[in-house]
Amino acid sequence: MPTTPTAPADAAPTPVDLRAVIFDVDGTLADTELNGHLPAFNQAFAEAGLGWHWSAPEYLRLLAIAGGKERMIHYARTQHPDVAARADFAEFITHLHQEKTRHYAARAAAGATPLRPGIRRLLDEIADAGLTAAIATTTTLANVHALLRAQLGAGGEKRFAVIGAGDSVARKKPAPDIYQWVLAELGLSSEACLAIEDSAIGVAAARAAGLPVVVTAHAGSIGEDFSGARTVLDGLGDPAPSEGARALAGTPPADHAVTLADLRRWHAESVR
Ligand code: XBP
Ligand code: MG
Repeated sequence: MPTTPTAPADAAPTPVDLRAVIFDVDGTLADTELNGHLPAFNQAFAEAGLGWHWSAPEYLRLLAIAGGKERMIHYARTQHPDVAARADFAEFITHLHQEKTRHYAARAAAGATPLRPGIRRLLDEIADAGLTAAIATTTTLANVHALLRAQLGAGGEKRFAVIGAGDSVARKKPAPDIYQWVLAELGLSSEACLAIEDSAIGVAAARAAGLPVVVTAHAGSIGEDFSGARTVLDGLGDPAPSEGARALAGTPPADHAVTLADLRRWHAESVR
């Protein structure tokens, strides 16, 4: 019986071999929204004497708007037009966001936003296999640095070959800009990469950039429209302590927790 020829181990990667995994940050690398961003927003609002306070359900609704500045502008315009009418509104929001970012970074540095199960292990598997890890996020670059330093140590950022964040592009998710920026920096085609996302607007951005996408949903995003994703999981899972990864749509991982082999398989299924 003819056997399928397997490429010798040192064979050059083919155009569709998986070369890089591009991670979203908020909700994917770590549960940062309710543990980090929301309390930071509310602290900045209180210090500014605004009388604004976002509850968790309200904040989860506001996440449909990508970007902290954009979210506050939307909230002011729809809920507090008197504030939106201020002559210095743009500077006011910029300053409020800088204060919010300072509070977020302090919370991240204090360990309030741990990595989701399986992230550390998967980063090791990606590095051991000689593949590349990168980041494509809407959040501010300073927040990414604070999170990675707190959770991965001083050289944490170096685990990612490219970090695309916040205002490095004109349009935020669901526009594809941040993913296109990261692909250009990596010098790779979308077919050679796989994105990992947690939200509908994140999946839309990655798909618009032509990327195959795997979703790791969480309590705040389960039920969103993940059309176009290869598979939707409730997390990556970890062998120890035993935390399985359940498929909510699409194909499950081969075993208990998601491995690089699973990512390669979902990528291959997406690009063939
Ligand atoms: C999610 C976002 C971010 C954060 C707030 O980013 O929409 O705006 O909620 O961060 P991701 P900033 O793409 O990683 O899911 O206040 O820094 O914008
Ligand atoms: Mg996200």
